Amino acid sequence: MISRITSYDQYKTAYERSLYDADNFWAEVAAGYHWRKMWDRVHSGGFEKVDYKWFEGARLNITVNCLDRHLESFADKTAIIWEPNDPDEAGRRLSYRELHREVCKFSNVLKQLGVTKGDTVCIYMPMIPELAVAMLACARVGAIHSIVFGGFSAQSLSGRIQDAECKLLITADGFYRGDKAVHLKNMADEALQDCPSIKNVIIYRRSNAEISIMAGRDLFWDQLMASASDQHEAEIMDAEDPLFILYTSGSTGKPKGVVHTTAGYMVYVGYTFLNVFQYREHEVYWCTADIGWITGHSYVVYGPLLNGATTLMYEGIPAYPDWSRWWKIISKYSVDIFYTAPTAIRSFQAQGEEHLQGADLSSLRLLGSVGEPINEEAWEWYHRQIGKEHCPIVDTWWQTETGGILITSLGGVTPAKPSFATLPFPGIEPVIVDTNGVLQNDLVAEGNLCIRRSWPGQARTVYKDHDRFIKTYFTTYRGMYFTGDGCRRDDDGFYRITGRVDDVIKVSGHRIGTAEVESAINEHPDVVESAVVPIPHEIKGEAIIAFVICRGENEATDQARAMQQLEHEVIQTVSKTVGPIAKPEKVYMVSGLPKTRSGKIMRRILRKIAEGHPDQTGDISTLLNPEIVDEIKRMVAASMPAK
Ligand code: 7RM
Repeated sequence: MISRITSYDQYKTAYERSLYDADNFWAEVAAGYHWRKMWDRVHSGGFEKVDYKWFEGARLNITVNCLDRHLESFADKTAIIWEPNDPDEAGRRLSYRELHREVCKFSNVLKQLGVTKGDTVCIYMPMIPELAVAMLACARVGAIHSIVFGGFSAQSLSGRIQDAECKLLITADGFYRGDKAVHLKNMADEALQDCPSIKNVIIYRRSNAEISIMAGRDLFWDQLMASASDQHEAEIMDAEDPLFILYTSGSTGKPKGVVHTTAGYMVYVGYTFLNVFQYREHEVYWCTADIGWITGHSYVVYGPLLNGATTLMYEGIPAYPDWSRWWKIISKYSVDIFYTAPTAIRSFQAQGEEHLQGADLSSLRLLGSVGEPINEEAWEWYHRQIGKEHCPIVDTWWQTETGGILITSLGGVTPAKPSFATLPFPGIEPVIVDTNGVLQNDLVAEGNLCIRRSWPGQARTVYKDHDRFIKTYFTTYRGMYFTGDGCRRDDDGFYRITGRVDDVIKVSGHRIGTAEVESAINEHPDVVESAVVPIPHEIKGEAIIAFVICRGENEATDQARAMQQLEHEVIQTVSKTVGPIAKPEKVYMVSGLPKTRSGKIMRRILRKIAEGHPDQTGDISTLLNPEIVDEIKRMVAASMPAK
């Protein structure tokens, strides 16, 4: 059994001990799991050489901990509750026994197709139980899964498959998101045109849409499963063997393939799940994130299953068929713990309270928030309307790279405060630095958030590019992991995360890099150069604004229409290249972009103007082209609604 912290005092003791007696602290936590062989060393290495390791020498399989281990005591307990997109379609429940059986069978399918330890497998699927089965089966045979969110474009999928040199793609024919059909297999086919590493494609029939099949390459899930044995002995892995790759956007270049390894990730994610949500044996837990993001990996699948919890997966969107859907799901399954993103909370808030009428939310015990800063109004609304003022809220701050939650309250156990993530989880040593890397040691402080020591769930590298890993996270401030976030610490010592200080944008909680969007825009044949900045958005948290320089003059008579057409095309290009989630909210056609004498685009200036603060651009006299700033200011002002 994994251990639980049940009082504020206990948290304080655990936290202290996690720092001064770290190895013993983590050894005790780790003892709650199943190991084939125990570790030789709890922790070694560090941030100087970026060579940290956890539980070195240990041997295990994470799926034995997620599944086999629970069969003795509660094989018939529901592991996964699945709610389909269409409310009239029957849902599904998989017990631990059934999930174990499906995973064993699919592991044999993988084995039969020649997938072995260390191979990379891409998964591009809707939110259906088979997605969890596929990822767990990969982990069971020792293959590294790389899950690509179903909302990413064919081109994004292709880039990720190529980078990880995946051998197999697991996908579905298609599915419905609300009333919109998503043609996954068509997108996969398009992506696979330049993915020579892919030997086979496994297709799960979900929508029964007509799809094209490449003989010899494409295989059907149901046919493969029909003849597969349900007996499978898990491959025993080394503690530091990679478990998965997950691509995430940064400030520059293409998305990075962040690598998480087996033992440390398991120990950390299982332990945080239990303690942050204070999970109790018979509770139903629902995290609304898609498994294609880290929140889904850690807190839809691995964290809950490691604790023998019942985890709910919903295939659809919040407003389908209408805004009452989520509340109906909570009533239908008597959900106890509900974990979602501020952007969703604000959308519901904007709808008025009608959708809540008649919803029975009395089963709820605890609420969680993740993905972006939660503003006070949204926190209060969540607390009052959903939590009926009695459910604690955990505001959980973490990242793809951190594997699990780092700064949070423990639900109902440690204090909460609206818009504050509050205190570090045991083992986490946050520090605040100024832009020169000087530690801000006063209790009340503001600056950039770094973490001073490694924790078990930390990402180990960028797939096949350790130098990029070091450069991105460990060179800005020596000896520290730089999170990319800004933060404040108040007189209670509580942390409030204020948002990214780099060129990463969180649109509706989805992480998008400016560089990615810009390079997509630049693919349009009429575009010469572009710059993308975030602006605050009432619902989405942040929205993307693009400034674009286009080739040639348009017909003077019809310039406005030509511009509109071009704006539309630019937005479509982004949608096609990255995915619909990265679409700019607004595109400004400009004749130049503010640049320094060395040619660097001054996004900071564009951001101020786009945010509606043209008077805050600072000194622009040293720019290469200061005159462009006025042009841009006029253009943005003209398009803004009068105050
Ligand atoms: C889990 C996830 C990471 C970035 C991170 C922050 C922002 C996440 C919170 C938050 C304020 C929170 N992973 N972020 N959680 N900001 N409060 N509770 O979102 O890799 O996709 O994004 O998300 O900026 O750096 S992620």
